[in-house]
Amino acid sequence: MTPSVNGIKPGTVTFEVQNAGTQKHEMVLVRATSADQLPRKPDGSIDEDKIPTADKIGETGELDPQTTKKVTFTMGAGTYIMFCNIVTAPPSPVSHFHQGMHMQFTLNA
Ligand SMILES: [Cu+2]
Repeated sequence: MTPSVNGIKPGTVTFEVQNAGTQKHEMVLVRATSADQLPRKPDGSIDEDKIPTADKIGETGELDPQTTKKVTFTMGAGTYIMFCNIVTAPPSPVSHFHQGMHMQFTLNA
C-alpha cells in the first residue's frame, strides 16, 4: 500500500483506491495507534468484529484486480491504519495483513 496522504487534513476525505495487483484486495480504514495493537484472528487477519465501532472508519469492499474505487469518509484528527484484510482461500490461506499489507498515517488538525 502506497497512500498519498501528505498534507491531508481532518474533515471529509476522499480516497481513490486502485488495485494495481493481479488478485482481489480491499482497503479497510480504522483509527488505531499501531497495527500491532489491532485484534488478530488465528489466521493472521484482523478481527474487525473486535474493533470498537467508533474506530471503524470505513472500507472499500473487495476490489477486483486493475479496478479503482472512490470512497469518502469523515475523519477527525488522529492516527489511522489502512489495511487489506483479505485472506486467500484454502488450501493455502494467506492473510494479506500478515504479509504486511497495512500502513499507518496521522491527520493533524
Ligand atoms: Cu490484499
